[in-house]
Amino acid sequence: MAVTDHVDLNGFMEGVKKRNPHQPEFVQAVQEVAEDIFEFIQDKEEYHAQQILRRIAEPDRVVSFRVCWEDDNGNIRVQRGWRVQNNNAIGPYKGGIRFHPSVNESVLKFLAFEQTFKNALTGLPMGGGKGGANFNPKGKSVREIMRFCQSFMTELYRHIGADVDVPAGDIGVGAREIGFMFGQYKRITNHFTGVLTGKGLEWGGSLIRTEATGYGAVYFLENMLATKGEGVAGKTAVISGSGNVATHAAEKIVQLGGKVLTLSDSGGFIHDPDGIDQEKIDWVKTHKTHRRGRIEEYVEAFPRATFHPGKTPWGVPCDVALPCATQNELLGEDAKTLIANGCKAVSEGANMPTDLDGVHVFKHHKILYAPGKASNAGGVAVSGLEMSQNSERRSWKEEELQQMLKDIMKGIHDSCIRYGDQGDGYIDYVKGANIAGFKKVADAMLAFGVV
Ligand code: NDP
Ligand code: 2IT
Repeated sequence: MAVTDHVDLNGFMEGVKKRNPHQPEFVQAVQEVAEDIFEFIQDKEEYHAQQILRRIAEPDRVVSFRVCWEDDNGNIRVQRGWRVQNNNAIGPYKGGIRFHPSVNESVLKFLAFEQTFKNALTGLPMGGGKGGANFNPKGKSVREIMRFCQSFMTELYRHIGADVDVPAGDIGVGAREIGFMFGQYKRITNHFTGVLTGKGLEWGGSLIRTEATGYGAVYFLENMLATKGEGVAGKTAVISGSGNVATHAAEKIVQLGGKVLTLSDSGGFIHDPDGIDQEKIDWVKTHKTHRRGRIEEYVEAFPRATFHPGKTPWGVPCDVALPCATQNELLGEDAKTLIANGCKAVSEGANMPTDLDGVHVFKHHKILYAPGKASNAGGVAVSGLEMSQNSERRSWKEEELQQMLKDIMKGIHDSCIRYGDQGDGYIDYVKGANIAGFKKVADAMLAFGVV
């Protein structure tokens, strides 16, 4: 085959920026992947000739729609909803739904792009998608949330299906919201299918789905530490966030004998020098998830702790760090501070919590650093297992699922080593995850020809 002309990394990124103006999060996610993929495909002409990365970085489709709902005072409210179906080369689109005022097309495109690689890494047959709305659940009554979810699904239902696209939860969307959306899907279509994951146990949900993302991020951390002959026991951990992922990551750290020093929310972080044990984690779960409270109230319940308004927790000295709140919450300077304070390992529970400068700092210092697409894949992996159980019309036992989650996280770690081992004792997990995820999707795309 004749060698075709192809652009270099800079030329490629110029094109991405030009085609996606005002979408900084999406451009950032593509850049982080492209930095490794260009090196990998240097001598692989077919990936160039078939424009594979260019095609993965162009969503199959972006559906945008109006979501009208009536608040408790009778006012008509109008929100914007989306579903980004990025790539279904290896299975139906799969990925969460986010309800947060910061949601826009750029954020959802970055998340759907990341999800494509993450889902490939799990080894399960799932493509990448993501959806959401710029709806703020904070301060809303349960009835308002229900009406919003129903209205959102009244449009979304026509774009999804158990073999088409299977949404789940993300920021602002937990079991309650999945229930309202599943109820509306069933009401409209009359189909009881595995069209959503993260369902309640009585109506097709899977055991350990709730815990899976946070637990999985700690299993990945354990795998990384094991390469240095170390474990979580006795280590201090700094965690951001106080939602589903953060509280379950904290729980697993405590179960494995580590000490959790911090949690946070959008108002700031709390530092508890005594350690946030299981009883305190349970308090946070009830307070944040069920009462929709603020993390600053932790210091009233546990007065030896301090609250630091408007700040992220990365200045607190620790052995390991788990960013579990949101994108770009850990910047280059924070990465330097963590390393200066002796942090040995970072396992991302959130999606793209570290900005590009931070990623480069971690890589430069060769610390154990796992990008979210590898370390937070436990959630979507158990979603994939929920889909299998729904297809079989069975529920698997907790022990089986716990073991499968551990095995999948170990499998992802092995894939990262396969493509990220630099031969000098350093494993570049970003590179390993990007290449392993890319290769699987790319090879499937090659089989389909130009579509
Ligand atoms: P939750 O809604 O349960 O919790 C989100 C947490 O992050 C809250 O503490 C919230 O604080 C905080 N947060 C959200 N936005 C911001 C912000 N802009 N600045 C500071 N803090 C913020 O969400 P999850 O725990 O499910 O999700 C957390 C992260 O993990 C996200 O990046 C998500 O994409 C990722 N993830 C989630 C998975 C899942 O299974 N749920 C799977 C894989 C990744 P506040 O209450 O103040 O808003
Ligand atoms: O970012 C993620 O992987 C999720 N929010 C979970 C997606 C899923 O389909 O379970």
